[in-house]
Order: sequence, then C-alpha cells, then structure tokens
Amino acid sequence: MKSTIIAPSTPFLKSAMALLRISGDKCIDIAKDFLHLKSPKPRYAYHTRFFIDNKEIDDVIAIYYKAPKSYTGEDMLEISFHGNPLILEKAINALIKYGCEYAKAGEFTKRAFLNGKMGLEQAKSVELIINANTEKALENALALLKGKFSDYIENIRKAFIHIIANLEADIEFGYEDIEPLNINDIKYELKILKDNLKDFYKKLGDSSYLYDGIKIAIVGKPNVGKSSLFNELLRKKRSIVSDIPGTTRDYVEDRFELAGFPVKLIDTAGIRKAYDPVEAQGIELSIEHIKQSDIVIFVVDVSNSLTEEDFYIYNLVKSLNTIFVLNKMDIGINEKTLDFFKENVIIISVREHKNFDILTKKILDMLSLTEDTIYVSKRNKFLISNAITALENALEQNSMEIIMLYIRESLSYLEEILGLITDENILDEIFSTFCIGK
Ligand SMILES: Nc1nc2c(ncn2[C@@H]2O[C@H](COP(=O)(O)OP(=O)(O)OP(=O)(O)O)[C@@H](O)[C@H]2O)c(=O)[nH]1
Ligand SMILES: [Mg+2]
Repeated sequence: MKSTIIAPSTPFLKSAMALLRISGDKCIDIAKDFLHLKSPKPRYAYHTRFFIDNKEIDDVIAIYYKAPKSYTGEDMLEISFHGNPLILEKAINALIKYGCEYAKAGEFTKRAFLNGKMGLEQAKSVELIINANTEKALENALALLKGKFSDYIENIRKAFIHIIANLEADIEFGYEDIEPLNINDIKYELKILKDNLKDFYKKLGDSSYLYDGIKIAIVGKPNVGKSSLFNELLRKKRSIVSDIPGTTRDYVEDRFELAGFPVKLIDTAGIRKAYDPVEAQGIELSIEHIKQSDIVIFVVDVSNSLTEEDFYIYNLVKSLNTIFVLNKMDIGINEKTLDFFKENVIIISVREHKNFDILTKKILDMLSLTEDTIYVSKRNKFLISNAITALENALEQNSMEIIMLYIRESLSYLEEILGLITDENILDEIFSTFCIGK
C-alpha cells in the first residue's frame, strides 16, 4: 500500500488561512478520527473541527476528494485551518504519529502524473506557474498546463504509430495477398511529418530566458557610456557616471523587465591596461561576465576613432552573441569607426535617449524571442531535434526494416518528452525542484 502523504500547501506564516493537503488511503480514516466525519460526501465543504485525541484544536473547512477524481488521483483531503503555524504544526505532528508521511517536494504532482491525471509536460508546468515572475512567463506556463506543447507532440506520436502499424503489417504479411506498401508512399508521409516537426521546432524558445531571465553584460573600454546606458535601460541612477575614465571598478548588476522577460543586466569596469591592482581585478571580472552572458552589449564611442583597447575587446566578443552599440552619436559620427563595424551596429545616444527601441528589439531578435514562441526546456528542445534527425536518417534509407528502426528511434524521443518512457531517477529529479505541498 502506498503511503499517505501530508504537507501544507500554503507558506508556514501567520495568515488568514492555512491549507493542509493529504493524499492516500488513510484519508477516510483521518476524516473519521480527526474531523469526526463518518462518511464524508466527496467534493463537499464541511465546516467542522479538527480534533487530536478528541481535543478540539481548530475550527476548519474540510473537503474530501474520492479517488480517482482528485488532483493526485488518490483519495485526498484538503483542510483549511486558521493561519497560525502553531496549529498547523500540531495537526501535522499528530497525523505523522497516525502513520502519514511528510510529502517530498513535488510529490503530490508526481503522484498525479503517475496516476495518469496529467502528462509529464503538464506536471512540470505546475512548477513554472508557481515560479513565474512576469506576466508573460505565467501565460506560457498556463498554456503548457493546458497542453499547448504536449498535445502537439501527442498528435505527432499518433501519426507515427499509424505509420508503424502499416509498416509492421507489411513486413509481417507482405508475402500474402495484401497489396505491398510502396516505399515512396511511406517516405512521403514521413517527409510531411518531418517538415511539420521542423516548423514546430522553429517556434520553440528556451524557457530559461523566460523563467531564469536573460543575462546581459555591458562591456567596452572606459568612458564610452556603459554605466550611462545601464542606468538608462534600468530607468534609474544605479551606477555611477562620470567623465573620469575608470569610474566603474567593480561590476554592478540589477534586474529589469524587457517585453515580459526578466533581464539581469550587468555594468562592468571599462577594459584597459590597468596599473592599479583593484582596477585590474574589476577588469578580470568584466571578462568573466563576457563569457557567462547570453548577450554582450559592446559599447564604443562613435564620435571618436577606435583605439587599441576597442580592438582588443572586439576580438574578445566578436564570435559571441554580441550587439555592437555605437554611443554618443549626438556629438558626432567618426566615419572610420562606423566603417569598421559596417551595417551590423546600432547607433545610439544615451544622452538624447536615441534608438533604444531598436536596441531592445535587437535583444529579443538575437535570442529568437517572438510573439508566438512556445517556451520549453532545453531538454525538450534537444529531444525534438533528435527526433527530427532520426526522421531525416529514415528518409535516406531504402529498406523498410531500417526505415522502421529510425522511426522507432524518433518516436522514442517524443515518448520521452511525454513521460511515457522515464525511469524513477529522472522523475525524482524533475519533481524535486517543486515546492513542498504541490
Ligand atoms: N555626449 C554624450 N555623452 C555621453 C553619452 N553617454 C555617456 N556620456 C558621457 O560619457 C561620460 C562617461 O560615461 P560613463 O557612463 O560613466 O562611462 P563608462 O563607460 O561607464 O566609463 P567607466 O566606468 O569609466 O568604464 C560621462 O560624462 C557621460 O555623461 C552620450 O550619449 N552622449
Ligand atoms: Mg562605468
């Protein structure tokens, strides 16, 4: 028999109410012994009391959900107490003494998945809903919960299974009086599937940008206006600006929201040959941030000629996800400086707030973050790209048996996404990032 798990679903703080969730076979006995409800009607809110050894500890609202019609698919009880952690602690201790177990992080949702109440993708989106920090992140998580991503994968899986069934019939009974399958017909169907999957893949974005945020570092030589740009993007005076080169010596970081994406913006020390050891350490950190960022904004003073320092930094950043920003256009444009970068630049003036709309659009374009992007995990993107490659391999073959092998391989990646092939370790890892009580 599976254990009966309990956990508070609300934070352990003083509040108006606190919700205790219980899932497992003991629910009916708990209702009888702790709530004095003999045979509770499912989905009915009972105003009753919680008793420990027949001593009343709180006035509560209790709802009983009968398996399988509950969140986890098991018998469940949800009890609303008054929001004092002392009361909740008493109740939890008594229930643990009674034989319940304190739930692990994500265990309710894991049980929901194992009992077929939701697919793996939907189960994971529950965590995203709880952790979303922006409106856009929440919207994406809700769409995933409704199956926007998994329904599509499920349909492709059905198409695969249909093809496999036909192929199997052909391989098994091919010599009897059934019309043999034409390999080109199979390939035609596979090609449609592959193109379809490829188009879908293009719509997928990396969910870490939406949930963890985009990390952007502003770099350049001293005095080009990095801190000014940093403050302007944040719309507050966070970093010190002055006309003395070497003003920023340590890095400064802050967050802001860009088109619904949380952004971690980092202002760095101007990179140059430093004689001062403190400044040198700051410069080392600047270089470190260049390596760790999703996007680097390389700032140059467009009113002046480029110097050795500019070229040095250019070489550090040219092969990365870099946006070349030429600042101080209000003073003038040095043609040679402009020519060096050619078209691939954004010319701005922080002082006059010029061309910031172009800069922000460029950030989103660079990471392919469009309006209809569906944000999924790196792992899922990777599995879909594997599924596409296996289909491409299938299309190059001329033997039905080998084509079949590749189709099965491709299908296995999609089934991994849907959680149809998973081992306990993977599941534990996925659900361990959840909060307790969910
Ligand atoms: N004319 C003009 N001046 C600017 C512009 N942006 C910044 N400045 C000025 O350039 C000087 C340097 O600006 P900062 O933002 O401190 O430059 P920085 O790149 O952070 O410099 P360090 O911290 O020393 O590396 C300040 O006097 C700013 O007012 C601009 O768009 N136009
Ligand atoms: Mg600065």
